[in-house]
Amino acid sequence: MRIARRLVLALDVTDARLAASIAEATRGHVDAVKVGWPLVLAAGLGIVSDLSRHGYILCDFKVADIPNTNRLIVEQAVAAGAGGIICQGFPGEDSVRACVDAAGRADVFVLTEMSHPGGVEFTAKHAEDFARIAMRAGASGIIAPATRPERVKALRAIVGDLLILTPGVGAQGGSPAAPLLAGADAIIVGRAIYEAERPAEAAEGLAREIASARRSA
Ligand code: NUP
Repeated sequence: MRIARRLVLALDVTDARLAASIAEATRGHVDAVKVGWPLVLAAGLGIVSDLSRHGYILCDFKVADIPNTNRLIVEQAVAAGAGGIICQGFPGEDSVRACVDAAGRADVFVLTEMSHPGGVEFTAKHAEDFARIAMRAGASGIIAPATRPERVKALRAIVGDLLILTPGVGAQGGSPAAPLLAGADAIIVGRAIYEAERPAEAAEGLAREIASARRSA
């Protein structure tokens, strides 16, 4: 994934036409569009192919199975046009490695600590381990919580120059600037963009906040 704008759109709408129009309207402001189960279950995997004609698609499938099943899932996502895939770290290094091997030139991002309040119950306790697994397995990056910038900083110390993408900005209470100042490469934003009356303007507003975070860094 090429990071320039430091913003990834989480496109969690369940209507294919709406998804396409929001993706098109915000294209100039984002580095990637993250597509997850809500949209793929509603519209089919073809939506990944359609959207991938216009830019980088990150499939948030939170792949979490035995190595062989992970491989089969990642192969399908990549064949559909995914530029990257998000997997879980808890099934272990062999399962993450299977994702990386199957991904070929596509990126694999390992989820570490989740951004919602429940993320501290279990994922926070093992986030450092998941980050180390990402390093050892040859992943491109990790997902870390924008809602807890101090955790982004701690995880950055482990992953070196791997990419760190951080969801939790806006609807979950995180600020756009804090995770970037803590070492994230980009923020992932869903509802604050796709539920806005004018998604393109919302994305533009975030781009301005990102730019001012960069200036104060
Ligand atoms: O820890 C995580 N938190 C999180 O919100 C890992 C994720 N993959 N996500 C995803 O990021 C979540 O599923 C959603 O697609 C997006 C955040 O959306 P929003 O809270 O900005 O609407």
